[in-house]
Amino acid sequence: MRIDVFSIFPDYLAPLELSLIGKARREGLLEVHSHDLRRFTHDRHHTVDDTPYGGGAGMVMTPQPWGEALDELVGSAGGQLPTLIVPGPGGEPFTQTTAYELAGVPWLAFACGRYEGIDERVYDEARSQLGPERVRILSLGDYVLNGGEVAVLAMIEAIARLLPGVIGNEESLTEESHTGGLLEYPVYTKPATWRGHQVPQVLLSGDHQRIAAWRHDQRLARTATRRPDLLPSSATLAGGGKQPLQIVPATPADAAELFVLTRACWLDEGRTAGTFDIPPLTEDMDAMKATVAPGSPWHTWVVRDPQSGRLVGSVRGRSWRGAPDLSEPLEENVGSDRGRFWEIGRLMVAPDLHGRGLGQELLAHVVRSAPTQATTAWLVTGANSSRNLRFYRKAGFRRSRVASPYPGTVALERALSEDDL
Ligand code: JEB
Repeated sequence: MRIDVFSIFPDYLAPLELSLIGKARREGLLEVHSHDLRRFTHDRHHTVDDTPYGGGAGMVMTPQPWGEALDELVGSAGGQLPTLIVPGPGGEPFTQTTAYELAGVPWLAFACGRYEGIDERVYDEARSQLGPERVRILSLGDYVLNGGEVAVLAMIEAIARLLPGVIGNEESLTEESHTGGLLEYPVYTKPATWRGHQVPQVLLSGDHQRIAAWRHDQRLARTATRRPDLLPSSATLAGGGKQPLQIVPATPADAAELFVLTRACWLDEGRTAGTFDIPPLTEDMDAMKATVAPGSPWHTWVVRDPQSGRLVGSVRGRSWRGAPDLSEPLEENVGSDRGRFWEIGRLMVAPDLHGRGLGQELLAHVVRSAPTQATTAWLVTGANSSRNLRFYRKAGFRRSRVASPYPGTVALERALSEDDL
């Protein structure tokens, strides 16, 4: 991965030479260039700021040096385009999901603002040079920093450690906070007693099942006290005793909400795929109505937040007649509950509820709902959607021999056993 950082304080980025990030750079896994924005000024004082039009407090970064920095950046790599990240207190939240997404991008550039921020036309210019999907305004959290540098350090660290080979312990990546929707359990090391404080007895017991149960309880308890905001959905279902989420068959009355949720959920997917010309985004309302109407080969399920009644997730499945080698067009193979393949589609969770296990529950539900004749669950997902690929892999899906008929996607499958039904 290549990273370019633009700042009026390039020394702020010095820590990127240390520790695991520094090692990754020396090993060539990561290429980081930091640039002094003042290099792109032409006046004697290397001016990068001016007073705001319309009045108001503070100074604003002038567009001129940013424009020239962008030109040089874009001109430096024969047609390749970076994704530009501009940290700002008013950006979209930078989360672990964002980190995973950005870890899949080969070239990132970071623009560190200062003062009250950057002249808005710099964003417009970047969007027109790079394409709007390659300009991301991201916020580290709900507090105010003096500039983008500290945010960039945090973002680069979160992203770089996800690159293959950077942390060297791939396992510790999969078990972390903010991937399972719960906080981590407490950890202890030797000695067993320290200044009178004991390590919990269960951890010394050697009983791995009891240890796992204790750790799970600790995670729930911690999450409930420290981060109750993470709980309202499915994490509480696992053991918190709140209202269960009901996964129910969709009806024609759900069509409009389902239509909106589908678009909301696939916009990011389209961004990753580099095209918005994909069925979930181009299908019209009539097509949506048809799939939830009686007689459709699709069986669709929806889940609503019990408090608000909002539709927050959905999934669907349909059977294929015979063994679909896809020598016939896909639609021709679709039968009514008689096929051996159970095609899973349109698995979606409202973006604000990601990371709580709701997708896993929906997937488990649609797998359980396969007709008894079905031997294989099959689905397609974006070939570059690393988040989706990870999610399905964790659920036991592997690359299918039955190729996906849709460009830019891959087909995954998983054998259905008695236990699933
Ligand atoms: C990032 C920045 C400033 C209004 C007031 C102050 C450039 N989570 C975060 N908090 N603050 C920032 C951030 C992120 N990411 C942040 C870049 C800049 C703050 N300021 C100061 C801007 N607008 C200038």
